[in-house]
Amino acid sequence: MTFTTDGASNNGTFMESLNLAAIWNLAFVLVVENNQYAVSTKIEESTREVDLYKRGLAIGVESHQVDGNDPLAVYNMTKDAVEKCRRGEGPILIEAKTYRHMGHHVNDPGKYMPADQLAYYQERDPVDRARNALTEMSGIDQSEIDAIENEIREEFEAAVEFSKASGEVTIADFREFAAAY
Ligand SMILES: Cc1ncc(C[n+]2csc(CCOP(=O)(O)OP(=O)(O)O)c2C)c(N)n1
Ligand SMILES: [Mg+2]
Repeated sequence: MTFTTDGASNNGTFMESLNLAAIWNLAFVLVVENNQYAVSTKIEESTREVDLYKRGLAIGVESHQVDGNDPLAVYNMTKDAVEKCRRGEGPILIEAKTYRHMGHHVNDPGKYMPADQLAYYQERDPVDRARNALTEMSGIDQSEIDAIENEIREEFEAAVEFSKASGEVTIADFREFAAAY
């Protein structure tokens, strides 16, 4: 399973690798996180066909579009795709339509994103939707959700600290890594 983006989908390797995966019947799920912007370039300015899953259909690849802000829909679709690929029915392309709630990077204020479009997607925030789905499906309460979120935050912060404490990567480290593969 490989994740790529709307911006990267206009690189030649996108179609080349998907086509190769198709003729070799590879167990390969390609997920395109289409957040509709490549830095400040909106998708309509980089391609006429903004439904990116259709590119797979053109080369005989089973391809789907899913609401990328709906975690359960994404979960179900990717689970089915993985099972199919394991049965030898791959590759499969999944386009997850989503949005960026901020700029491309920390120094990009994202001022080019229309306020109404941003507000539309903020109301459909996938994290909020996951919380609501959890509450509805399993009846867990807010304090349990807070506990899960704190656990994840601590794990994340520990990983950041580990990374900071690990020092700079050297050329010798790269050579050692490459030799191991
Ligand atoms: C091969 C290549 N071409 C161009 C760039 C310059 N570039 C950096 S980010 C970007 C757009 C990325 O868009 P996307 O992957 O959709 O990221 P998002 O803005 O949604 O975070 C481009 C064209 C690059 N990094 N690599
Ligand atoms: Mg993008």
